[in-house]
Amino acid sequence: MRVTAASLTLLLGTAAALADADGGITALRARLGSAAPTGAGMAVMQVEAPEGSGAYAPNPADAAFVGKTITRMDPAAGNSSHATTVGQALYGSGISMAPGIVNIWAYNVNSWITGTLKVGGGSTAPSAAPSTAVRVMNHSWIGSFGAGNAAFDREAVRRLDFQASRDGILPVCGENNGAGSARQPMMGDTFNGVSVGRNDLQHSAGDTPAASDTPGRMKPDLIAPGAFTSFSTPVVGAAAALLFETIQGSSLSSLSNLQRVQLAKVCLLGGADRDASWANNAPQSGSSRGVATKPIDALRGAGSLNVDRAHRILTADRMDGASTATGASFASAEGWGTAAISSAQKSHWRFSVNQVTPAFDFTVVWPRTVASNFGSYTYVDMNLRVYRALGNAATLAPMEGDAGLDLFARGNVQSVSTVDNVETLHLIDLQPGEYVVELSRVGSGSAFTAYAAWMVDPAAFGLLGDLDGNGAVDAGDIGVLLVMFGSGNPAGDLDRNGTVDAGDISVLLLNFG
Ligand SMILES: [Ca+2]
Ligand SMILES: [Ca+2]
Ligand SMILES: [Ca+2]
Repeated sequence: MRVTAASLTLLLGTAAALADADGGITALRARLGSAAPTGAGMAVMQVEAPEGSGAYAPNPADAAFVGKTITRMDPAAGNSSHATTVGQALYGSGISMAPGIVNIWAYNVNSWITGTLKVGGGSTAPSAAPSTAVRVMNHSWIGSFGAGNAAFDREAVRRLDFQASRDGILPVCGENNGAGSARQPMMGDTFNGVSVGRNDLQHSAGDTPAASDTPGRMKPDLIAPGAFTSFSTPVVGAAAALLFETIQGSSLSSLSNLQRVQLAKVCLLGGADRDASWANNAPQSGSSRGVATKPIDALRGAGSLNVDRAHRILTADRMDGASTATGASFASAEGWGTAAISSAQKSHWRFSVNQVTPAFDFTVVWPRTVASNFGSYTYVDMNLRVYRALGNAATLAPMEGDAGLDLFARGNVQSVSTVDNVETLHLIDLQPGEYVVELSRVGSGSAFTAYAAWMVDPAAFGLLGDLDGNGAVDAGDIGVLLVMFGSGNPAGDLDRNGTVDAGDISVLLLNFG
């Protein structure tokens, strides 16, 4: 079967100003100094729609590209100003987060999609990446094979997801520009990569279409600085390159290709900034208070790129999920882990917060598995739920509905999409206490691995018993506790048994001074 690549509709705007904010790179460099990753050793593929002249490749003479090798994978047809601006954001010296990237392979999408990705090629696999150092594939274009050809759109995205897992390459895929604009299936419908919008929210957003695989999934996955999606997308690609460099320079270098892509993705999504506007629209009153059936923000996805937070998660201690709540160790403020769970199994992470916690965020992602003939794929459904843990986690108390009114100001305690391959818990002003996050597997099938990332505001980890928040466990706290005595106030339930009682006075006295 032959595909007419010319039927693609393309392009995301022409060259213009770059980032309007820095995506966390200033904080990362300030924190790590000369040890901050630069993307060194990481290589990228840059797939571009040709300009009218046919030019698709960055200008190798651009001042930001000194010392870089840009290999043109199709016949040269001049320089593309669009590709040059994308390249500046993805790897440009003095501009990009990842100026250490020096090896770039440039593709014209019209030949790449059949010649390299091999859409329409039956069971022929996508070509191997031009180098095993390639870790990011940038797609600052959008497209579709057009009416009646949805099968090709699906096949293209399956092949992209297949290559991501096979070769350890994270696809970053732009959304359309313009608030309310039409989405395109390529390549933003990706399961295993990241679709990208803009911090100013001037991008297409919504559910993947009925003709897509597992339709109804929320897009974009992430927003980032940039005046067009063409230029916010490579900012995410550059951030990913920094994470991959860190992975490869650490004990995590033994991770498989699939694992490292999913780890980078969950760090990007789990570390994203969620401002006061961010919501996954769980009801905030009534019996379904806190139950989110759509996992992320409809416009902002998982949030706004923050590479510093993503990197902090990545370099925090790994803690994998535990099969029982009581068997789980306490997790730190930041971290990541995996959980391989089969049908009807659960996995758990346990948190103890001593102060009112401004923000508690827990994110999981997992990939789909595409069959090697591209005729099918495996999608599994997983869900997140958080409980209040009592009695050393022997009792898991539900937080949905009115039960959560005294425990958190707003947010969600369940993330239960039936179609997405991301779930997110986002809680504002969580009361002191112990909490257990439960990842559950819906439906049947063999074990599947999810990748989790969390960030809990450091304010959560003050002194146990410092009820008046003055930085010491002292006489004032005894006064506060006595006022709470006999109530169910979670702030005073220091021994986590569900009521403020004598045991809590003992805990306070143990921590006194
Ligand atoms: Ca789910
Ligand atoms: Ca105190
Ligand atoms: Ca108690």
